Amino acid sequence: MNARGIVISNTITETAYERYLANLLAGDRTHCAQTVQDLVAAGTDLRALYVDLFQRSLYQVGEMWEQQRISVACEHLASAITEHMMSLVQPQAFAGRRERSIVIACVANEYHQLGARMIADVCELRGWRGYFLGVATPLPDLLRAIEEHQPQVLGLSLSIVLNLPILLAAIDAVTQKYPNLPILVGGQAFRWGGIEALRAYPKVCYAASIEELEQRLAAYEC
Ligand code: B12
Repeated sequence: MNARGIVISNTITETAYERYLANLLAGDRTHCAQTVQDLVAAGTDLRALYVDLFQRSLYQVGEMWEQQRISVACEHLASAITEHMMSLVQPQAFAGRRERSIVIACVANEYHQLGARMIADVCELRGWRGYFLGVATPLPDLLRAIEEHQPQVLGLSLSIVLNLPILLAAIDAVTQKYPNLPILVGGQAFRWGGIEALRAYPKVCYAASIEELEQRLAAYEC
């Protein structure tokens, strides 16, 4: 149960998922919103919405796009609708108190921001202030944001495996300036390798999922 006594469900039925996906592919924002609102009203946990509805459907969109079964326009529309859906459920995420802070960014040349935004929202849910910088943050601006917000943790997102050298350069620069700042790294680029490269950095941790992120945050909270 949540603080308002609403039963929290972690299950999104296949029927709800299939209905949502069909509307997403049709570009039907209104009916996507209807499914999301029904699930929120049924007490569905934000993490389940993010992973089992939004992430799952976007991965499906990605596969269809790769196989040229849908157009780039259809994928862009699905991304835009998902961003809108995330804004619809956001008040749930921002209701909690915030004691610690995390800066979350996509490194330069990285234009996939939905996963990183989800991470920022989950941090908010846990009582952290999540400073989400959005896509493609140039390194000097990332360093400036750390200086300005003085976070307890930095989160970096990587979706494109070819951007790994950019991520490593960012980690080098941040580690040099802030040797004690823990850095959490995630994103689907690591499905194609690259985790070994992170082992050289004692302050860097890779988290593969929202569950692993929360385990890491719990450790930082101690
Ligand atoms: C939407 C999309 C885009 C949009 C992004 C729009 C936006 N507003 O974000 C746009 C059009 C910009 C785009 C562009 C490109 N894309 Co694209 N895109 C996608 C798509 C369909 C969905 C991405 C998404 O939002 N997924 C849902 C989120 C929630 O999942 P996620 O990112 O994995 O995040 C989760 C975890 O990874 C983790 N996580 C993420 N970040 C972090 C950070 C931290 C700190 C932690 C702890 C955890 C964490 O937590 C999240 C929640 O569980 C994917 C398909 C897919 N499989 O995802 C392709 C995909 C990522 N794209 C791909 C490609 C190839 C491209 C382009 C190169 C295409 C092109 N030829 O131009 C460009 C590259 C642009 C660039 N330089 O970044 C490939 C990547 C393949 C690879 N080997 O690297 C994919 C996998 C598609 C495919 N099947 O081939 N894309």
